[in-house]
Amino acid sequence: MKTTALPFSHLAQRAGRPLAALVTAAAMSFTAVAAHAATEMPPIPEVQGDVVEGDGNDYNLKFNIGLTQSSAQYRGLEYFKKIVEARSDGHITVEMFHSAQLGDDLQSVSALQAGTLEMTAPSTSPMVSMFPQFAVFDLPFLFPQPEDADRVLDGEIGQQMLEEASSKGLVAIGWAENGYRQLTDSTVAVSEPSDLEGLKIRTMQNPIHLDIWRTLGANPTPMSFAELFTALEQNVVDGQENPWNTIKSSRFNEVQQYATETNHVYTPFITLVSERFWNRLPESYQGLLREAAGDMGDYEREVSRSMSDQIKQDLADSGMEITTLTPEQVSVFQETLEPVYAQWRDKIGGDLIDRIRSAAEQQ
Ligand code: KDG
Repeated sequence: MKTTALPFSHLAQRAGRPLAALVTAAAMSFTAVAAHAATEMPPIPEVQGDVVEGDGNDYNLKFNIGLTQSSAQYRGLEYFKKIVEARSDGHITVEMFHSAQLGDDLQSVSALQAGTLEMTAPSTSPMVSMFPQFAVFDLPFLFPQPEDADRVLDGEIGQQMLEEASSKGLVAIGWAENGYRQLTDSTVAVSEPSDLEGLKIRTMQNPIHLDIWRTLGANPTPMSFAELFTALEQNVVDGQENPWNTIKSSRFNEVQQYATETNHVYTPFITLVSERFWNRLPESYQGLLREAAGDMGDYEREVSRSMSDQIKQDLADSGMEITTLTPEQVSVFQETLEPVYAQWRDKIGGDLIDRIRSAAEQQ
């Protein structure tokens, strides 16, 4: 039977993807773009606090992040810039860089240590090789509610961790929210671990995340966030996991058909300053950066939490098939991942895990 060559079929052949897939991708990206515009972010708050006296010198501060300009993280950074420039009466200028323009999380941390970059706010997960205590945050289902994470991060344990992380050429001055992580993939709607069999899942460069997805039956591969979109687009990996805000702001819905609301790990961002830059600042400006980092973290939490449900709806409107797990289905994931706690208890320190769990539970 002679087939009539469909228009554009040569494009499909060149792209090496069947015409149908190309049309679906085009449809997905059209609706994705439409969905992208939808959700309003809470307005950037007014600056709280007085102008801080400095030493009369001017300082330029480059702040680099890995997420895009439409992320909650960047919105928080815009507030940080507003506070620091206003309360230093313009003596400190903040240059904002997004989408890993000046390097991914680990490259940015190295640049702080070298003094070629002043600030960044990576996830704690890729930094576990430098600060093993951060691994506790990668344990699955550690914080049932976001407020539990706030209680720990804003409390004694969080403060102690900032002090411990103020070493190796870094000064840690605050916490912010990456958030609860959700699974996305291009192959199958996942509602139980057995659906993950053989799926290639990208994880952060973190040994616990590798153990989590191996234990669930998937085939995990560690990769920098900066390479993720291309790896998904070229089917190097089948899936990934990130908070709703990141899934949308990084347009993963354009290259992923399915999402499952797993909430399997809560990831914090930690706000870091180059120790070389920090030591050049007068104490008053060091105090100002600490206060601004606190305000940025609180606002960023508000932004990411207030948008989460609407973003889920936008992604569904953009054509993603979203699976919301029943409590019974969530328990299956939790039970399946219990061995990860046993595996990592001694390496992380049972005492720290118990202290965090009890601190998280205190109302
Ligand atoms: O710089 C961006 C990363 O901090 C953040 O997105 C990490 O969640 C992360 C991931 O999946 O790499």
